[in-house]
Amino acid sequence: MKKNLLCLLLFVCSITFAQKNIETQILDENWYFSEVGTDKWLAAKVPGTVHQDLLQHKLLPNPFYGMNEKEIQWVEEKDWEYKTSFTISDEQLKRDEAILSFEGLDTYADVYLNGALLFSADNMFVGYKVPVKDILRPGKNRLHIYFHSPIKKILPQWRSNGFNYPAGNDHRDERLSVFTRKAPYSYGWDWGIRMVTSGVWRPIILSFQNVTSIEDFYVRQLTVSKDEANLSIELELNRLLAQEVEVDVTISWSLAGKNKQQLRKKVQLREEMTSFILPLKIEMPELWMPNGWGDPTLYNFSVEVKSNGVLVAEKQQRIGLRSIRVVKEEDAMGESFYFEVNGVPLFAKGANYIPGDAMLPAMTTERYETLFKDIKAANMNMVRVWGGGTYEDKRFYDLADENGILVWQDFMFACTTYPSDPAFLKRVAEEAEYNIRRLRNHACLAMWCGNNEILEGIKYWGWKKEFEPHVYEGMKQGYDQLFMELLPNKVKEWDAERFYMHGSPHFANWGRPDSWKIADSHNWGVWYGKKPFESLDKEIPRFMSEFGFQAFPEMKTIATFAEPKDYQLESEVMNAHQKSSIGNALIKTYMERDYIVPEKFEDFIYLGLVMQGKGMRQGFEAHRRNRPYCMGTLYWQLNDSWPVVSWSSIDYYGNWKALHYQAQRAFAPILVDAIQQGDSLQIWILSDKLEDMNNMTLELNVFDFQGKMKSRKKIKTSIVANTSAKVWEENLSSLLTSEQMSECYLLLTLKDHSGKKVSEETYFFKKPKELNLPKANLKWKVKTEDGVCELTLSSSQLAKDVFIEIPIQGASFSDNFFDLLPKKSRKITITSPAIKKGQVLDVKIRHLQSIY
Ligand code: BMA
Repeated sequence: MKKNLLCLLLFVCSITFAQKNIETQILDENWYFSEVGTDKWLAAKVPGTVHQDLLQHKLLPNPFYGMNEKEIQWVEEKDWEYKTSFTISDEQLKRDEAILSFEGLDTYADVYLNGALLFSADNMFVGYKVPVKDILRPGKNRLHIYFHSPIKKILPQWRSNGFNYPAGNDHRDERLSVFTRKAPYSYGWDWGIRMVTSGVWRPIILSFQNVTSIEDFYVRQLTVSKDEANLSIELELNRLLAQEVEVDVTISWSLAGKNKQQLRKKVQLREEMTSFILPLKIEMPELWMPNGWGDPTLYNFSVEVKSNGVLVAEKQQRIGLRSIRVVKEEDAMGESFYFEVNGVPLFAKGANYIPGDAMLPAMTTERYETLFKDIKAANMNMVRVWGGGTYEDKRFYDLADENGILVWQDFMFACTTYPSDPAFLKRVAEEAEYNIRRLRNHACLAMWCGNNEILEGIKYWGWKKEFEPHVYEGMKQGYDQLFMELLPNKVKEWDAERFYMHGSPHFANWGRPDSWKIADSHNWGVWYGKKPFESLDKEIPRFMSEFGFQAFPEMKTIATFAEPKDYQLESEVMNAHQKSSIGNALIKTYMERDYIVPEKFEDFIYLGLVMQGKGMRQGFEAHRRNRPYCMGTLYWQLNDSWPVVSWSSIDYYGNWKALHYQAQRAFAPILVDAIQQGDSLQIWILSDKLEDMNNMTLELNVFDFQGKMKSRKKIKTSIVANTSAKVWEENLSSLLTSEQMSECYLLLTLKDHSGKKVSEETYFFKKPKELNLPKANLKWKVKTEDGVCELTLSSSQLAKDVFIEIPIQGASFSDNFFDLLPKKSRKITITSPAIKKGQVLDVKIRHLQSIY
């Protein structure tokens, strides 16, 4: 028996050796952490943060609950230690090299291995790689990391600086965040809890290798068209032996494992680091297409390095072949800004993404997957990774590649000026190089942007008055050094084919009418400017990269941080979960304009969600209607990092707010869209399809709220691919009388040549508070199976803005926040692993009239 086992082991080992000469080990076990000075060691989870570990041991209260944010602030003032031990065999130590990779340390960390100081980290956004063969020992090895408090570390620097940076989102009197290369949002934001974390936030990997390791495998796309892709394969090999050596390099590429093709080359590794380039042409490539335009095809590229016939190193990349051009050119109307993908102008539809959690390592693969399911389901084709968070995880970009979602990538600078001393610039240079090289293979990566709203701040946020002239001048010079020189030079050096823009909005002529004519804009007239939602119809930018309106999350999310006694707009707990300077009262102000403001808190929450969705949709439609003048709409903001009142369309627990459903509808590939202009009504068809559509039928049916038809029209129409066009305009009186306007709705139905419905929308002629909504007697039936609940709803009268609530976090609804038309039943499917067969679900349904 023993002998057999031994044979088996030998066999397994020989297989791994013959096929793989590389062995990797993730160091994620046996970790302990301790507050420096206490020498009390407790089990820790790596990757993780000290906050997560303290929570695990119940040494912190739930930071998201009530006013607990205050109770957790002490953590940032402390130093923390992490340690682990692991075992190494004699065999492993016979390899040519052992490399220890730290993919992310947050942030000021001294790293010791067996008593040797390996390095001191000072930037959360870079990884560190260290050869450690000479330090490792057979048997037990000890890894020890000392995290300095990012507060204590920086206070002396802050004191010597002489002024407080204008980092208004940093929720501490001494604004320290700007000095540290660490996710800015963790110091607080206007939707964010302050949680200044420390810890090993990305994995630590130990690998044993022979002969050489592949440092970089870059598939550079020089030109790509449907006829051919001209690529350059750029490799960097690290020699692990003392002497020169010759290796065989094989590059392979294939589509879904089929038609594998190869390129081979013998390479002499003379230097410690050897770089070389192999040109490669692929005829008639299958192109990667953004969501809505086709499949996001990914090729499998791999590189294998052999030494004397033995595989010593290998790496894979999934590469989408496509061309992306950002067209930012002066034109008769100002300056354009749009993305041309595979030679075709793309109307960008999407949102701004903030970090998915206040504790970054809490983002699981499953949560990333759900996020991208939600992005895709809302018919988006772009997300902006905004500059106050992090350069995202590999899983994020992989999912964007797989789902055809373009990524607008900011560098991590937002809403304040930053230092520009040599030590700081050096860190930024390393960070830029590291992240550009890490991300440049991704098909999804559409552009780099230097920062968020810093130039706007310098020009318009009153800093000129606030700071002494030499400080203010220094800020402007620092801006140029960082965003006009350092970062664009790094992009040129490492990712020359990708577009770089120094900041967003590009031309910060905020508040002046001509700013809309130039490149991308952030429009905060709605919300900060208190302008009505209708202003979005008029203030049309060339590309809207931010605009937003807040809503509370739904009640079941509020219930995770508040008690019924806190259910008041301005209670302490509600205000602790509202970080915007103008806060909850503004939601009410807007509500008074268009709705009858309900008394009950729960109804107010519901109505706020409806209002956010409808208001934002006004913008989406206006932007799409105005193409090609306007070529994109990215709203603020997609998600939340904790349960909070914010501009998001998806709450922290994954519940879609009404806004997400409205984005889904407004971003549909084909949308029929109505707008009143004075006394007339215009009907538009908005198409992002790449094919023309002819012989279409548009039906305009006016019904009263009881479902009785009042008038009807039918027209033949067609639409040219990838355009928006007005297809009908008539005086409103041709459809209904002015008295009927508060009692009727228009049902717009667009059918293709075969009679198939391609778009159906309801349109109301009056503000919600001016509609005479009937008392709808809504009925519903519920059927539950494991994982699914089917709800059938019907009403003899119109029920507007129907919201179905169930007490299960993150359940996904086939639709919600919709108008239930009179005498038309609807089936809604709700899915969640938490739903069980036969379960009696507590279903609550609200609609607009039900809260009057
Ligand atoms: C935008 C963003 C964020 C902020 C949001 C809401 O401009 O860039 O800084 O959270 O405004 O105020």
